[in-house]
Order: sequence, then C-alpha cells, then structure tokens
Amino acid sequence: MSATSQQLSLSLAVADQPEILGAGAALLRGFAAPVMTDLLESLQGLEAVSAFRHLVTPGGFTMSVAVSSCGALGWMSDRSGYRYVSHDPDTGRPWPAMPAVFQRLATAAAAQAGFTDFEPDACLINRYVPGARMTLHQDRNERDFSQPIVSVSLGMSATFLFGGMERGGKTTRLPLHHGDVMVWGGPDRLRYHGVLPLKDSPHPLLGRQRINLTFRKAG
Ligand code: MD6
Ligand code: FE
Repeated sequence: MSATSQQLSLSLAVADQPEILGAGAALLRGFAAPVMTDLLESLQGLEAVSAFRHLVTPGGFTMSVAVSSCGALGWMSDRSGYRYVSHDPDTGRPWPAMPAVFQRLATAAAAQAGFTDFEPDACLINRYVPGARMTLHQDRNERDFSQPIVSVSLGMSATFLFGGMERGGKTTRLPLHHGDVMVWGGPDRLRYHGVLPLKDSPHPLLGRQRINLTFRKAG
C-alpha cells in the first residue's frame, strides 16, 4: 500500500467510514468498541457452558483454531463433513443462547453495511493462540447465501487473507484488530478467505489469544 493510500484508509477509519472491500463487503473499524464490556462478559459465560474444542476436518486434520458456538445452530466438523447442529456434541445439550448484545451488534453491523434485518441463528466462536491459523476456505455450509456474514475480532491482532472466488486466486492482506467488524455478503459472500498464523503479541484485555465471532443465518 502506498503512503497516501495508507493515510487515506487511516483517515477513513478515523472518520468512522466503513472500508469498502467489495460490492458486498465492508470493514467497520472499532465498531464493537461501544459494547465491548458487555461482549466480553457474555463471552465468558458462554465458554463456561460450551467449552472451546479442537475439531477434526473431513480430511483428518485437527484444526489449530479451537471452536465453540452459541445460538440455535452451531458449526461442527468431523470425518464425515462440515455441518450445523442444534446440540453441543460435548455436552449433549443445546448450544447456549445467543446473548442479546451479540445479536444486537451483528444486526447493527450488517445494517451499517447495507444488509437490513439480518437475524443470525448461529454464532461460531473461534479462538486462536499464537501460531494458530485458518487455511483459505469458503463459507458454504449455510442454507441461504443471500444473508451476509458478520465477523467480530477480539484480542490479539491478526492478518486476514481476502481472496477471490477461486482458491488459487490473488489475496489481499487485511490487519484485523480488537473491536473491528467485517461484514460480507451479496456478490462477495463466497470469496475465499483465511487467517495467517497468529503472531505472539499479547493483548491488554485478552492476553495471548484472538477470538473471532462469526454470525450467520445458517438454517
Ligand atoms: C477469522 N473468519 O477471522 C475467521 N468467514 O478468524 C472467517 O472464517 C470468516 O471472518 C466468513 C466471513 C468472515 C470471516
Ligand atoms: Fe470463514
């Protein structure tokens, strides 16, 4: 990025304008900041009910990212594939309800990016520790691709890879920081994306971890 465009994106962020990443994709810098205390408190409650766990991919690899879920549906992976399920297989109970502050944040962020009336029924919670990464993938296990995905970054900063419609295509690198929210849908809904191995630089509130919340309409 040139010095000028860097300054420009800085001033856009300061002016609270979304960074437009595509016709259906926007990055809302610091959008979660006003509800942060509530958000982190709710997150602690969720972890106590449905703990983070490392899932196995259909290909037989154990993911470096640990996951949990809340809401009516939770994301699952095992040797038989990826899918959404109504119960936490570890507890045998329904996933914990989506906290009101999660729901409100997701709906408000979607609206800010031009997607009105987004009502997520699934929130996947990803936890990264230093070295953990997410290989390039598409999110395509949801029934309705007309609904966007809202993604909230908490804790340590990460480098997000934003690609095109094919796995081998060129990718853009985006730094994601504590409180940033990405929304993507419409023509960008199926773009490949991933996260580079997390660097070790502890966060003042969350320590040596990054938490990512991704909200979807899965059912
Ligand atoms: C992450 N996020 O940021 C992983 N997927 O840790 C995702 O895989 C993702 O951020 C779809 C839409 C937004 C995302
Ligand atoms: Fe994804």
